[in-house]
Amino acid sequence: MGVVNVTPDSFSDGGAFEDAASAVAHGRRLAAEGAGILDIGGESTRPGADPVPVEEELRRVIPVVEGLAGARISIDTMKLPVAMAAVEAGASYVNDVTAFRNEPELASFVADRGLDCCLMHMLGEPRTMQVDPRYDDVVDDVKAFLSERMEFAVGAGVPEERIQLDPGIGFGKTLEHNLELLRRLDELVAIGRPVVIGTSRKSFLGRLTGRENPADRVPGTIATCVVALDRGARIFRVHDVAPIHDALLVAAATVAPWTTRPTSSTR
Ligand code: HH2
Repeated sequence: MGVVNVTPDSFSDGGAFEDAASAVAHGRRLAAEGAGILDIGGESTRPGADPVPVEEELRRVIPVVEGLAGARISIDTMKLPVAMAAVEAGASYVNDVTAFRNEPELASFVADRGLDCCLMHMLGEPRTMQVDPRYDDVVDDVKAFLSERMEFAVGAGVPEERIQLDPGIGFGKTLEHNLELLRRLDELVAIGRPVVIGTSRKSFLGRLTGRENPADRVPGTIATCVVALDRGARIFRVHDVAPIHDALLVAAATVAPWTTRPTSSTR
């Protein structure tokens, strides 16, 4: 899953693809590099971010969804009107970082339109989530939350096969919480739905490596994706598709060979 942020303020690439033409070109590049899904977002969820009004989010994302028609498109939004307009423009997947808590009606919309969705764990909300996050046991708590949100979605009519689950790395989590979730990801995979993992360029990688610039955190991202693959994750939400696609192909050939085919060059 390649990230296409159409925002002025995303934590790692804010402002880089703010106009529709450069965002569309970026999305095409990520698809050519191997992304099977393009995740288009118009509202930053970085710690401390302010909410974006519906009209502004629509203005940012809809031309990009239209421009990328033909690709498999995910809309990264917590707002029903944005999801509705994006689906009208060609999106078929809803990535809601609030797991239908912000707008519960989003679940019925996903059900009615036969869409796929990702339900993510977040403690609190972006403005305050990194202020002293606490859990009894982070993996047990996230697992209980995701199971409950899945029940809610199924209750609203979303077939289980349409649901993917995400522990929400960095969303109300300390460095230790993030590492524990990665280490014990198999316990979330045991819920029985495909697990999405989003570690790409995040600040906990900077804490571990000393890399201040998010763009320098690609090797750290690769390490986490390979570990997550080994623990059973199947969808990797990343900014840097080319290097991570290669790393995952090689890792998958080792730990999950049924998912890969060798390329023609065998040197
Ligand atoms: N992380 C971000 C945004 N959306 N969605 C899912 N399912 N999982 C994630 O881990 C996730 C997500 C944050 O990354 P980014 O979009 O690059 O930054 P920002 O929120 O600042 O735009």
